[in-house]
Amino acid sequence: MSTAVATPNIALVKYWGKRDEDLILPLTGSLSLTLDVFPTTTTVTVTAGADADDVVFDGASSTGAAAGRITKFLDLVRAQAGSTAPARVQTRNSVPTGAGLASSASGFAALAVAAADAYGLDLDEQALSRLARRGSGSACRSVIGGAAIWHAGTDDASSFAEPVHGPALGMVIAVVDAGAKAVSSREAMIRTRDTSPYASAWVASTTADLAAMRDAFTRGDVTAIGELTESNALRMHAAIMACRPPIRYLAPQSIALFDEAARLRAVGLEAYATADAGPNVVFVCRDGDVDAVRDALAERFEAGRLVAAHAGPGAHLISEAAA
Ligand code: 2P0
Repeated sequence: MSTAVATPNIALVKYWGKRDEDLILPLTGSLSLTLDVFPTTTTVTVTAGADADDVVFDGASSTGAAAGRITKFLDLVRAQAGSTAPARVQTRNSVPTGAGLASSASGFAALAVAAADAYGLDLDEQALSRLARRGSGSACRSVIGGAAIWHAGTDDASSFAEPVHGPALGMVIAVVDAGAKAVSSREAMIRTRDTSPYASAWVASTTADLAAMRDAFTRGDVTAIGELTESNALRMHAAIMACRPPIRYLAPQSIALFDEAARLRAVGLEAYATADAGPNVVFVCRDGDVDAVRDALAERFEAGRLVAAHAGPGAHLISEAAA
């Protein structure tokens, strides 16, 4: 029995599109911050005598598509470990599932670390990141603590995340809607690639953004990091909105929150907005400014829906007593 904890990451340069659906190789690299909130805790127990995998989400047995995705992932682990034994997977999620708050990132990062240990694989961080990527692309970044860069790579072996050094950043999450999204990231990425006239522009501009972001991290330039973050997110949403049929993840309140970031900057508090495949908006700022940003946002947005976050650890095993 092995238990692991992982938390979501929020990308400053986004991953949006695959060049290989099976291996989950991305069209571009991306760069993110793993947070210290919304942990997923996953226990994997190898059940040698059982007929099949048993997947339990928040105490309820699951047989749907989500459970099928976990069995497919366990098959990869079993192939590496030379095992055919089923497993019981018990997951507790504190992220609103499917709401664009990166539940698949924390979910597959925790599963990769717990399953590798349960099946006796001795994998280093890079190998765990590659493994987590096979479950969900962004999960490869939640294996890494703090800021992480996911290299697009040229093949399975070279597409993994690793730490990237830079200034201490924090985030404030504004939960606009914690419900599940209408179109999954996976489906929307394909539709963007196939129908958005801006798909190739997205790839070219994100490749340039990633290079500029790495430079900004090296310089410790929070202003450049923030400006690139906000612009990269808006470009992703522009490409998504241009799909046919269209997909729009941002709600009116999300747009208003992007305006809030500009309002804070106008009064000298540096915060920059980003949003993933959902209506929630995340503000990026200096780590020391997190409380000030949350308090300033609370003047116009329900305080109970604001979550202050800092850099968190990568996915890691915990003792059964702590689970
Ligand atoms: C990101 N997102 O970089 C981007 C920004 C959402 C918007 O990675 O198909 O759940 O499992 O590889 O990782 C969400 O996509 O997609 C995502 P799959 P994933 O964080």
